[in-house]
Amino acid sequence: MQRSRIERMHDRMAIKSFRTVGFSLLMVFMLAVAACGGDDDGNGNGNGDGNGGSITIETPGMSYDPDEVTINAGEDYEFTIDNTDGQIHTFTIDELDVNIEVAAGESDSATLNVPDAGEYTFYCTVPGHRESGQEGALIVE
Ligand SMILES: [Cu+2]
Repeated sequence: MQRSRIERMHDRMAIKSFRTVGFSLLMVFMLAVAACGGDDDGNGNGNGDGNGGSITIETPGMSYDPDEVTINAGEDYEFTIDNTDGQIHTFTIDELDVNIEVAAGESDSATLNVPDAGEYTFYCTVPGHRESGQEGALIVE
């Protein structure tokens, strides 16, 4: 009896860690940026079940990493902007009415669902940043 309880706890822990990878990339990235061995880091295509997954974009300076992201039209994606820089940055897409402002050293997330395929430009609205090259492409297929 005690044994099965322990086994159940193991199962729950395993499930919880999968959920952590899937739904809370932010925590994973903050706690284990280098050590994270997850198989789904959310930088690519969706998993095809209607939920596109998670995408994390870092702002290490006057840039985005990655600076090109491809998603599927009509699917939900959780975008996390991880500002690893020492100053404020934004993740802004005018056509989609997206404007995520992230303080230095912080992260913020938003769910994005783009109905129409196309190429959209994301950029930082802080004066001088876009001019210094802080922009990228969101490709919706
Ligand atoms: Cu910026």
